[in-house]
Amino acid sequence: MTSNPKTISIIGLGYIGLPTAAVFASRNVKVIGVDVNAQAVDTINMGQIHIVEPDLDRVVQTAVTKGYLRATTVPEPADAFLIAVPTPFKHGVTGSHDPDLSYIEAAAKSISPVLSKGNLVILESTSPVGATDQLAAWLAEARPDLSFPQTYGEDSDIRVAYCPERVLPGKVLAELVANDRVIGGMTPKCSKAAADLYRIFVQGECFITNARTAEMCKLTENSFRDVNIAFANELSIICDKLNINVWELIRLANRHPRVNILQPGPGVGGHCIAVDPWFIVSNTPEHAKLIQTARKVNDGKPLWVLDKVRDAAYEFLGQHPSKTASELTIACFGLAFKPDIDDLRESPALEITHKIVTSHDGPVLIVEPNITELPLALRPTKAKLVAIQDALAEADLLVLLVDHSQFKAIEQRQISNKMVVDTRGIWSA
Ligand code: SAJ
Repeated sequence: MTSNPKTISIIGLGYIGLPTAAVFASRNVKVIGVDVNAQAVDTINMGQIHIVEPDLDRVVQTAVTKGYLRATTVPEPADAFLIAVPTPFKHGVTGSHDPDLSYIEAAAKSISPVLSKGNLVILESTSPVGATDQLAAWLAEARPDLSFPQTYGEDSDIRVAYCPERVLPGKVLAELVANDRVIGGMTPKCSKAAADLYRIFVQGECFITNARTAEMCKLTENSFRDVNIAFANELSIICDKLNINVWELIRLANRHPRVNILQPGPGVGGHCIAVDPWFIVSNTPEHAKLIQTARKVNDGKPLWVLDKVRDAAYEFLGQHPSKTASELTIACFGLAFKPDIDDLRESPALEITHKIVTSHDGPVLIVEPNITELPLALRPTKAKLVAIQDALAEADLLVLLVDHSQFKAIEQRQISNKMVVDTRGIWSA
């Protein structure tokens, strides 16, 4: 591939693929987006988007209108292919934390008929170590007429690399451009071709390594965060037992020049940090002890929060002997997996709220300023989506689950006569 590809094809137009496609297109590169979801393809071709990400609608609309971005369900020939499909846990195996590479395999099979000599294939999906070799093997199996780096090294017809994304949901467009990138080619020439491609829009540095190190680097980044959040979550449980305010404790400890503790919460949500560490555990279960324990600490936090809600409800009823549980109104503040977004995927706040709604006899009010209707899981229940002021007026017990900016603005006097379970430390810090 030349250092200036004429056409880039992005396979998978989700939270990473679509912004990446749009940013390449905004640099006047012809981009063909491919997705199995025909509805998403139609939406994009109309210049609209099917996911929520600030400013993405504008960038996609401009790219489509100017003719640089087009979506399709069937791959077409291109100079470079960038695969950004999901890597969930294996389905059908209860409690399995093993990665499911079937979407990568399907992507490999779908592009193989249109591959040609000189093409570059990049895997961006978060993947276990060894996935890029596996991708190259699937491609080679489908196209025995072409040569690949695993057997032909630098002389191969096709270049293959692993280049993980590391953008923060909510800031994807800015971070895509500004963040440094790790480029893991199967050979140095593969790395160079991939780095040249990303330099079309990346203003951060491109660091070159091999594919396995790049795969592990992505998993390491999210495991680092998960382990550090687990430390904060464990501290919050210990402090609760010892009657110490964990938020004050962390603030004070962080005044040490080499201490930087993260914030406890109701658990770890989203589809990255709660998933990726398991890919390390799944590769090396005997050795990934700390990483595995951190996952369990964070996954256990919602149950601990539910115990706290139960305790608070009993305490309230003890203080109001004339009331029964069915007369106790609980308000849950926040459903999203983190502040100031509307993304409810793998959200501990949603999990906790759902369990409160199904176990509590009385009314449950939900405040989530970033959505207009309750998610499917809560729709058949008695839960009601209400405004902040209504929840503050009607509820006896407030459960703060997400540190949305609207909740931070609530004044102490508005909650002073309420029973409060604050999992984010914004009302009790
Ligand atoms: N959380 C805490 N306490 C904290 C920080 C976060 O409880 O101090 C919780 C959040 O509430 C949320 C979860 O952790 O439930 C994850 O949120 P996050 O903001 O830490 O991360 P994500 O999942 O939105 O994005 C992460 C980022 N990875 C790192 O920061 C190492 C991002 O850069 C990655 O690109 C992204 O995962 C991904 O796609 O892998």
